[in-house]
Amino acid sequence: MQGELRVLGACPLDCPDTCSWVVTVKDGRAVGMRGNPDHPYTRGALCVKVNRYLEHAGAADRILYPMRRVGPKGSGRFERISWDEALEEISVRLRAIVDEHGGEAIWPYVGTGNLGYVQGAEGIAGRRFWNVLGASRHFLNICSTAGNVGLYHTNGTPAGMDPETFALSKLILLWGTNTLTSGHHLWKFIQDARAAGAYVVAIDPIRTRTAEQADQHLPIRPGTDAALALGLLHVVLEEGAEDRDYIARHTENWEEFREEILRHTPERVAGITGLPEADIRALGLRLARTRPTGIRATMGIQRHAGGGAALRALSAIPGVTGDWRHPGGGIAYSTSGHVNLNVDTREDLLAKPVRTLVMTRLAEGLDESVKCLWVYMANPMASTSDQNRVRDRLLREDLFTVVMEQFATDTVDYADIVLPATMQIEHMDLHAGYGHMYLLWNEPAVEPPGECLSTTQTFRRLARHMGLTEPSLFDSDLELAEQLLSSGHPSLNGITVDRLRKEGWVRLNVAQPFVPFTEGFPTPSGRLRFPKGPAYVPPHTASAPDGPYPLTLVTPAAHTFLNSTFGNNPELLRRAKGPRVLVNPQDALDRELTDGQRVRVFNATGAFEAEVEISRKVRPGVVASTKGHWRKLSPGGATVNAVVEERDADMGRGAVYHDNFVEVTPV
Ligand SMILES: Nc1nc2c(c(=O)[nH]1)N[C@H]1C(S)=C(S)[C@@H](COP(=O)(O)OP(=O)(O)OC[C@H]3O[C@@H](n4cnc5c(=O)[nH]c(N)nc54)[C@H](O)[C@@H]3O)O[C@H]1N2
Ligand SMILES: Nc1nc2c(c(=O)[nH]1)N[C@H]1C(S)=C(S)[C@@H](COP(=O)(O)OP(=O)(O)OC[C@H]3O[C@@H](n4cnc5c(=O)[nH]c(N)nc54)[C@H](O)[C@@H]3O)O[C@H]1N2
Ligand code: SF4
Ligand SMILES: [Mo]
Repeated sequence: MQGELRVLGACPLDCPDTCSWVVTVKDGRAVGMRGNPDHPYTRGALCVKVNRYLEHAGAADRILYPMRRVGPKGSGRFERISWDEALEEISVRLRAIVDEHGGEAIWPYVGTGNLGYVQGAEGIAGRRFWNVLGASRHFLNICSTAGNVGLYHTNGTPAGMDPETFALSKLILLWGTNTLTSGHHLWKFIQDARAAGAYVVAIDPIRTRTAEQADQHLPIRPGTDAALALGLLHVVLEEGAEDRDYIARHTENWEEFREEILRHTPERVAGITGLPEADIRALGLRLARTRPTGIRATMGIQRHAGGGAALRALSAIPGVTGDWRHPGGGIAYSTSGHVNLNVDTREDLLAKPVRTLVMTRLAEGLDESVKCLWVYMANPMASTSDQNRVRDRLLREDLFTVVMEQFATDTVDYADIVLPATMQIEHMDLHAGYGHMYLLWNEPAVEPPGECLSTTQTFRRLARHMGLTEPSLFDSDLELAEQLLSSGHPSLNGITVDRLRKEGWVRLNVAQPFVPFTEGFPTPSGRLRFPKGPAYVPPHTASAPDGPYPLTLVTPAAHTFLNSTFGNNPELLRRAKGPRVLVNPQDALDRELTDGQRVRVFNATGAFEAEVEISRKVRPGVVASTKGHWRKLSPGGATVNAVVEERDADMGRGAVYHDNFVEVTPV
């Protein structure tokens, strides 16, 4: 490659914005990367994290070669080996495991480090290979499943508003979402709405940077959002502002749900949510009088025992107000459900049905029946609940652990074999956003460094080395992309690989502005289903406030990391200022804590250390510490997930990262 060229790509990270980027390549080296100014959602900007992507890709601690463990498990000591040696050792071990214990003894543990449809989690890259071996299935439920199921109950799909239509909303509820940190491109559309007179309310137990910028912040008690939804609707009914025509024509179960709303007076809801009754009434009045109202909720709000019920209740609101009639009305959680790519993992290759292992139950699931853990696009030692128990399981001598990685993460330390993985500028992929309505193409910009291989190349080589003959295991990346686009769904009409490669991104074939559900809901009756039974399911932390661990810990997204990705980037690590825990002045006083002090945050499950920040940003009784730090880079060698219990939410077996009791004490 001579001279300078511009290569279009897409951000692969687990973020709703899936940005379009432009890489400048000079003499075969990537010398610049910026947000694509032509992309309607990216609008020329990346983010504080990905602005450092090229620096990260060229970092001295990139893993460049296959490695074999030489020290004891967990020591992180490895020797370099060749790809042939690695493939040979893996082949022998996998064959022996399949022969002796059956394919289900293999757990292919896929994370969200890459959301590509070819290389990453969205297409479950590698699954065809696992199906040939008969490996266990992996339920990727760590992020969004409780909310997905809650929304499904109401609307028949987790999909909802096109986030671009928030520009047309007159009332915007940022409900359990930290827009300016976890998907900031939406903010431009919110600013457009504001310029046209919209009012913006943030509902969050923490006064986040998003809450700071909103017109109003309601510091709700964690896990009580469904109750707030009912209280707001109570005021809507008092005002007679329900859309009776919409309810009659497009919904079901209204009479039962109406009774449930009437049981939730603002006074009662104030007691549950910890919000002043007057604030609930005032927001209820606004909701009653403002069309269209757009609700933005993302995944944070559902990391609770009642997380599914929360989304089920929130999504009932536009059914009562009739907001789905209008562009800018409704609820937006994820747009994934609007993406109708043909993900073909070839389930027919499985010789017999296999069990499913659950991602959020790694410690529990890693029992004697699992003989091989194969981790890719994931860093469970940092990201998954009950960290200490996960570590104990990873220390098992009879567990063969393979990790495909870019960096020597906490999880890599426990591997038997490490395989070097490409980064996004080095491989080809097809992406869709979960916070917008576009498909994006990622063209490789540079050659991989060292001996890094993409996910698909790794599995193709391994299949060949093992002598597997199933032809679909050897499909090229371009063939895989063509298969993905072949679903025949009208939203993909006219979208081809050639066009994507030429244009870089294409909007799905849907109207602009896109208003979903105008033709009815994807439920059996075609109607929105109001919740049956109790609409509010209390959080775990509503249960025993006077126990030995009286504080509720919330562990949200860090501004400078993407989950644990970038947790080793020196500059981003410096900006994060180490693990910190926000404590309300009242709670600090009760414990005689001083600002900046090193504290231990603990419960019966485990403990981590952090620097205390005494702040009114958290309500009394709530403490907060962000996710994403690495164990081995943290004081005390543990992170927030040492105190997060392995416990399920009410729906979809979702995780409960924001619903744990702790106590805080000086170190
Ligand atoms: N910078 C950055 N961006 C990210 C990520 C990251 O790690 N860093 N992670 C990415 C991923 S994987 C995801 S899934 C998304 C998640 O993005 P978000 O949905 O924004 O996830 P969180 O930060 O967990 O939670 C959002 C907000 O919800 C609040 N919250 C917690 N519990 C409750 C509750 O019970 N009720 C209400 N009303 N609010 C509550 C938290 O205080 C937090 O401010 O972001 C993605 N973007
Ligand atoms: N306490 C707490 N914990 C949480 C959360 C929370 O809110 N609070 N949120 C949860 C959520 S929403 C999520 S989605 C999970 C995410 O948890 P994980 O899925 O474990 O994601 P990451 O921690 O980002 O780790 C991803 C790893 O994949 C690697 N990677 C990236 N691209 C590739 C690739 O193409 N190939 C290979 N082989 N590797 C690649 C990166 O280097 C990185 O180490 O964390 C969860 N953990
Ligand atoms: S992490 Fe999100 S905001 Fe940052 S570049 Fe990627 S998609 Fe864009
Ligand atoms: Mo996530």
